[in-house]
Amino acid sequence: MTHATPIRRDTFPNDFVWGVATSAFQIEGASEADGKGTSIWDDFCRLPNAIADSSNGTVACDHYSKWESDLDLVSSLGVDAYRFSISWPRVQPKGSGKFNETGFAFYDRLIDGMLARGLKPYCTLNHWDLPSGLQTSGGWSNRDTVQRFVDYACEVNSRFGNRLVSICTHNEPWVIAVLGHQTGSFAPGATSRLLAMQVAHNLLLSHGLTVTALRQLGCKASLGIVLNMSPSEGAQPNAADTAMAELEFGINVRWYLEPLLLGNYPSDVWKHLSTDVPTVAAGDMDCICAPLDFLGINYYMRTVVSADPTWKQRVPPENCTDMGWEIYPQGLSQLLLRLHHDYDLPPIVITENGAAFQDEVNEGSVHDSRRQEYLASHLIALNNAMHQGVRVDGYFIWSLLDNFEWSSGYTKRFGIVHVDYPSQQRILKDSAYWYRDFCNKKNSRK
Ligand code: GCO
Repeated sequence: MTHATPIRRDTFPNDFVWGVATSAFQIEGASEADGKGTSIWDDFCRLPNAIADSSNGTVACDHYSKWESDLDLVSSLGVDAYRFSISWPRVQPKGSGKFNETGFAFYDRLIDGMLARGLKPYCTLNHWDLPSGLQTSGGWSNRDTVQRFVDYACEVNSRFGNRLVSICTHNEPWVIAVLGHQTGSFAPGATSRLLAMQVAHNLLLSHGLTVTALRQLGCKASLGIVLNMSPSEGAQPNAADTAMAELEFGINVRWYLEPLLLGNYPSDVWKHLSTDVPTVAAGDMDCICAPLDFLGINYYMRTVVSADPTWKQRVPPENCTDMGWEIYPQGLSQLLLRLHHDYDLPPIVITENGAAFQDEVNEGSVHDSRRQEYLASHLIALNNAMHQGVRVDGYFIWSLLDNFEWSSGYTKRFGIVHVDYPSQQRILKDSAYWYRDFCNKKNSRK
């Protein structure tokens, strides 16, 4: 086994929050249990060729029944916090109207279970599983969905607000907008850039309205949103590639970040989108830029682009994860330093970072040294950025468990805990033991 680069917990601030993350659709299963409504991901999984292994979320990790032992697992790692999401259709089957008490009871037990174990609950309201009932009338492209989301968020707040440490409105609006509505590779599978941009706008608007509404209701949880971010680089250090990289960063990152922080869309991207720009009503932008208590960032890789359409990025396989994503830890420092330089940032939380690899179980062990190395090298990069002045308050590994990796089905394993799907047995991988040892060396300066 290779030795992971050493990084110590005591090089981070004392009150830095260490955690692991999951999302409802990817782990819960029980997709029709106890009055749960269907979500657009349940529907999408039924489409031919939508999911690599033709699988779905019907059982997933059966977390809906195994939640107690799963929380014991989280607790055994010695982390401070657990990031999970609420399945909207489980608590409000149609996305409007009647709430489902049995669904709420599940999250009630889950949150109390976290508190009983000393884990801070970090809750995401929308990790992509929109109730199908809302999709029938256009889903996120319909401005009515914005108000439905605010209603759902207020209901969650009235039940759990005083027990949650953190509430994230949306996970990765770029993914919902672009993969869900432009490329069609994710639910609901639409293929229009104009639609995608309207979806992005409606997501941002619903975020702003929710933050404002929850604050008015006296919610004490820290309120924010999670964006996926990659720094973009030109393939060659020439003007054309550099301009291309900046536009790429604009389309994927600044388009979401600048409305949130500055209250307007970046003009270069607006121009680039030409007629595919969203309809923006008076007052929307002021609403979107409601102050954030935190900004969540999911970091996995960098993107490299070229103005030459025949150019293809070639990354040697040893530098790639099983997703084909380049392993590039220094991109995390570069990204954070750029954001710190360009904007007046709220406190940042790294809400996801992790890697899929083809793990093997050997006599009850999983020697995932590459994942361990991936995580350690990213913590070093994070630490570097923090020592250069970027305020980061927490870090969450994606993911606690191997789980349903969207259009890749169960073919990609991101967990630090292995899941044997037929038996639903959990096996801690070496990376889990490594993270446990890392977390448990709490500021033990020798
Ligand atoms: C994401 C999602 C996760 C994915 C992970 C790996 O934020 O993209 O939160 O659900 O599983 O990113 O692709």
